[in-house]
Amino acid sequence: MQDFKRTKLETSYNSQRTDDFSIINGPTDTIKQSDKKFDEQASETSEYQENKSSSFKQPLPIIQQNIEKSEYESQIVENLGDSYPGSEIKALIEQKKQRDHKPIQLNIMVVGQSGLGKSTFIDVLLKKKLGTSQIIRDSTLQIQAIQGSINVNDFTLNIKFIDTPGFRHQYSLRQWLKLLSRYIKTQFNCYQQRQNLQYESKEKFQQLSQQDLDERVHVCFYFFSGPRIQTEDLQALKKISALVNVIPILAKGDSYTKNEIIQLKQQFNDLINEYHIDLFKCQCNNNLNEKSQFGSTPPFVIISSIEQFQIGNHLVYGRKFPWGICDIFNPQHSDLVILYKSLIGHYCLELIRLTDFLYNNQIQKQKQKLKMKQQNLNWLTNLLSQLFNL
Ligand SMILES: Nc1nc2c(ncn2[C@@H]2O[C@H](COP(=O)(O)OP(=O)(O)OP(=O)(O)O)[C@@H](O)[C@H]2O)c(=O)[nH]1
Ligand SMILES: [Mg+2]
Repeated sequence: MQDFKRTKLETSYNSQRTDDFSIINGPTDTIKQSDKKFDEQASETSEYQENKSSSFKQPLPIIQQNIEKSEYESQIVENLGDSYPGSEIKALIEQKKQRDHKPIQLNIMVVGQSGLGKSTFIDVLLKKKLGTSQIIRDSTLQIQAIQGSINVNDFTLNIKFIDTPGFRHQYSLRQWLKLLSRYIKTQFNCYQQRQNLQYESKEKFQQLSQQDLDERVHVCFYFFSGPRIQTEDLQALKKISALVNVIPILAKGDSYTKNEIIQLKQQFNDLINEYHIDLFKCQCNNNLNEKSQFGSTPPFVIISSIEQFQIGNHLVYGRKFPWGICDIFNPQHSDLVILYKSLIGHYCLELIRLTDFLYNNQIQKQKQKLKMKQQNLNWLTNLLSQLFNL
């Protein structure tokens, strides 16, 4: 209270002292006491009154006391009148933790020709990795989403699989691409609407900004097959990769020899470069110590199955052949584990980050389109009104 009555000059004097005292690195209480004592002594002398302005330029009588660390800390605790750190800091730390532990939402879409094992791929991952009960489906007729989640301590990863019908049987490539683009754009629009809605009022912002909902497609697994890379696949990849992140999958890996797989992967990558198809760059500074047995990744060679077989003491998901059983989670047999580990451990956040870019791109394009439409409409209105006046 005493400090508030000080004159401007005294305040600057005080602040000078505070600066100097910071050198002491001692307890605040000691500083205050010495400060007060100094003030009392000084105010008794007339020079102090007369030479206030010059006195703060003088070296200050710093009272240095050696205080044991524990004694110093206990004084602080006493002064705060609370435990240390205070309950308010604990509450802040807790809030920060909660924000940092916001669930991550990853939306994965699987696309490609009909019958390549897209739904089976989702089923097995849901069952094996996300503990969701298996969903048995026939050929997929419409787009459907299935949600699973991984919870470890305070951390939650929500994975939404978006299963789509394949092209060839029910849909021509053109119809199919239209269906997919419409879905992806609708998800962007839903996201945009909520983004806009949250800025309508403070209340909505508080409500919505914390939910961290995200329905955008973060990655699209494009399933293709051999024995050659088909033009339809290249056309589809070109179109889809302009809208979302794409990771290519060589499906039904059990249908090829190791050499065929290596050649197919090579052929695929050559064509992707030739046609400037912009797929997701699957780089990872990989400490998983796992490398594909089948040449470069991407594309990842995948075998899917929901059937389980006994191998020794283990039950494995696999496919049975007269010459043996392939274990789909064995890196010697397929890239499924490498894909899954890289996806979660390395690509996940980058995919979400890149989705922001693709989303903004799309929104800008839509705005531009709308502007052009409006300009054309204005031009037509002007023309009609001129004709009418004539
Ligand atoms: N050999 C082999 N067969 C597979 C594999 N994955 C799935 N299949 C089989 O292929 C058939 C079609 O599988 P689905 O998962 O329904 O294929 P899909 O791509 O979802 O098909 P649509 O929904 O029609 O587009 C089923 O009989 C599966 O058991 C695989 O990796 N290897
Ligand atoms: Mg399906």
